[in-house]
Amino acid sequence: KRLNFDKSPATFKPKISAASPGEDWMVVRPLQRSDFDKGFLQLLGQLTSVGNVTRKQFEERFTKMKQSGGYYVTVIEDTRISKLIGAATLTIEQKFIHNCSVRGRLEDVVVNDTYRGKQLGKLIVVTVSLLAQELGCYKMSLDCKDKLIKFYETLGYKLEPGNSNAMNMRF
Ligand code: 16G
Repeated sequence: KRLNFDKSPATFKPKISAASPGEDWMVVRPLQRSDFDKGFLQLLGQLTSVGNVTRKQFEERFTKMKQSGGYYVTVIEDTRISKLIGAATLTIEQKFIHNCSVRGRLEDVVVNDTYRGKQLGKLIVVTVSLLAQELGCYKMSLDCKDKLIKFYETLGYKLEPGNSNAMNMRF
């Protein structure tokens, strides 16, 4: 299903935020090149197939994303053990429509399953969604499994009647 985010910060105030994530050992920040050594790819492996990505491949992809712009890979680190425990990516699509606006997509949201119950999913999704709004996106969209619809709805995403079907062509 596809959901869109349309809460404004004025009406939507999460108790936790990137600036004060709730625990002093937690940091929310952009992905860094050195995060290869902090378990970033292992974390993504909890979402889907990652494959055998080497350090060189990771660094080249990191550089490409930086150079092309429009990729905001955001992570949560447990600084006590120097490991990443959550991640979400905002990608920005350039548009002609809506006065040459931009559209945000929420991608690759994952939280280490041993950190359940700390609202880290909420923390990372809200952070990235507000970033999309700050960057001028006219909407932010995501695709998710049916069982996650309720979770995203609590964070301000909506199924749009007649307009909420995700379709894929797999290669
Ligand atoms: C989910 C993710 C999507 C990710 C995909 C990977 C969110 C909101 N959605 O749909 O971003 O790329 O899973 O699954 O995180 P796949 O390997 O089957 O494409």
